Amino acid sequence: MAKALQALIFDVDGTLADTERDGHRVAFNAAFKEAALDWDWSESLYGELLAVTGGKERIRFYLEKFNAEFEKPAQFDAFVAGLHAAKTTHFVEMMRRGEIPLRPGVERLIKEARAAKMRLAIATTTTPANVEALVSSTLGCDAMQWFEVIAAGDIVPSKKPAPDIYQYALAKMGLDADQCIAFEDSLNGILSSQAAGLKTIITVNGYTCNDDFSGAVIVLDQMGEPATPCKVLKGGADVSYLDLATVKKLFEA
Ligand code: XBP
Ligand code: MG
Repeated sequence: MAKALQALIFDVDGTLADTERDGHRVAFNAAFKEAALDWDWSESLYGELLAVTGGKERIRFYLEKFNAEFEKPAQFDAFVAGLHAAKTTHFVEMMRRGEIPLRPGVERLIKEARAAKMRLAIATTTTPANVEALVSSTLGCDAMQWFEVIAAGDIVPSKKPAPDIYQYALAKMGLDADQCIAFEDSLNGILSSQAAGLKTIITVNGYTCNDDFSGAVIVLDQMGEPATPCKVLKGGADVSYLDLATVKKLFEA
């Protein structure tokens, strides 16, 4: 017999909030400027850089693929780590100022799930401080405790698309993949969640709307609200917004 749904596991960037273009990208550029580097990641370049998850990994990828003539300093690892730490400071400040809201339907679904005693977790490649800043500035300062596991950043050696971060969250919760559902927005995200064996609901954003989401339970433009419904981009179900009953139905289908 199929197991009942026990937990919702959320990606952060792109899924809870549209953080990439106006959040992470802007914070990277601020850190570059501060370090007197003339690097400027445009919106379209950033779309290409998103092929690699993780900020430190993304900086290295940029230098390999798009700025190979840059002369690397002797202490290159420390240089990347320093740039990334500065970027995190900028990003955290932006989140604290409330610059990026949650996506439509996210707060409603999380609060409904919590009221129904559904278990909640986060699985993301982003730095833990970023998750804390976004979650507490949007959902309130006690909201980090709503999630029994915050699996984030360098806690696992291999970031998405590797399954490690989801496997880590499942192990911490003591749950099997067939008792949980993941919420993702990107190809690297669904590759990670599916490799961990999780059914996955996709809400796309501007950077990911052309990604290949074969195997997703459903692909939506957003979670939607009763008054502002979502669009179903792929998948048979007739969904106007994601509530817990709909998530359970999609999980069981
Ligand atoms: C998110 C990311 C992150 C952020 C930057 O991917 O790729 O790297 O862009 O975060 P996902 P850090 O949503 O699939 O988890 O700079 O803190 O690494
Ligand atoms: Mg994401």
